[in-house]
Amino acid sequence: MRIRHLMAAAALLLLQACGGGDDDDDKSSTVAKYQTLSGEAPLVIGHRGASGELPEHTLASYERAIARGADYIEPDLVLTQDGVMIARHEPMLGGTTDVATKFPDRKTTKMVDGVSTEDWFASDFTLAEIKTLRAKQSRSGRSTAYDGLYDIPTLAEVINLALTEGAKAGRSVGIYPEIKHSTFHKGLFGANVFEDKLVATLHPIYGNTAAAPVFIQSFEVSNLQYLNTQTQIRLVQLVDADDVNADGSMSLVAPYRQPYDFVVAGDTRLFSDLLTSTGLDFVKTYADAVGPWKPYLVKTVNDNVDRNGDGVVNLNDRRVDGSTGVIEMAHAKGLLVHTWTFRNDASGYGFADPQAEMAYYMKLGVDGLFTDFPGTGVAALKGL
Ligand SMILES: [Ca+2]
Ligand SMILES: [Ca+2]
Repeated sequence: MRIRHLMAAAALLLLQACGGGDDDDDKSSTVAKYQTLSGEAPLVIGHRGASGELPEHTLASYERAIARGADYIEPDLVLTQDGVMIARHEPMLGGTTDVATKFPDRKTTKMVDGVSTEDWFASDFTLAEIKTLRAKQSRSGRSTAYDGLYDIPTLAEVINLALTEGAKAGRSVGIYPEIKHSTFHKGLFGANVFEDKLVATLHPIYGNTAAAPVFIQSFEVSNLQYLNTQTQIRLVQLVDADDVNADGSMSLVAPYRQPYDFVVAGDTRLFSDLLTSTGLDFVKTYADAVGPWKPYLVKTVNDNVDRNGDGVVNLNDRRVDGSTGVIEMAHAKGLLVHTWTFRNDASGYGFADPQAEMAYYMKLGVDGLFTDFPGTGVAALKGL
């Protein structure tokens, strides 16, 4: 079964490689090796570190990502009660730490992007308290063998690791911080406090320059527009969706329907509106890159083949059929395209083999991709 699916994936790649029937050797020799905006190799970004191997957003996970060859490591950021930037995917600590056993009485309810959420919130704990917690595996199907071993790193610790390990490896290891839930943090700490803290941390280390090996990302818009007035460091507009419909179209359901600051401001534009020609022109006014969820980038067709071999034909089995045009349109406007998230243990959208999936997007011209398994991303790049 496994072999058959790998062969299907290989056949897909072969078809893609021969796309358009253009097999003229003389012509192909003059075509740039990479279809990225710069012509340079696409970036492999360690999503939450090497979170497919070790608990996400721990120094061990980031270190593993660097060892696997990641060009950048990605700390998602939230604020502690005493205003320290720590690496967590969400302000809630219950899913990724042992907070429930260490602070059982501190569970509370807050509104997060319009959703009433009961959990333990980083903003109710000092850094000293958070440093007593230990990370645990949050994703089902992944090893829990490392639960309880690693603490929660601050941004400063993540930067230090990237610089130290990069120097050891003799190469640049960039950081790709994400400001999580900017509107939520604005409500707790005040307007732009989070954004100002990030800039004040980054500039002394990396300089106020687009040449810094740093990208700042957000799903919200107004905070990136503000950051554009404060820093030359490159900014990335993330573009989310709720899901993919059975017919391959994007599903846009709250809270993944719009940037949350749009919701608050009464701006009716959807995430998908940021990827039209008009939307990309708008993004270009304040950002250097656009970061769409990967289904935005590829067309798919249902040809009734059970590609992942799970016995049912659904949207994960759809045959990937080239670019939607978003990559090309973004590039024409001078925007980089970084897409997410590639996982060895949750491949989909027409691919049984995660390395083939990443290679496919790289061949389409993405400038970078986020993966929980940076080793597979590096292998995909080497195999191009
Ligand atoms: Ca992230
Ligand atoms: Ca299937």
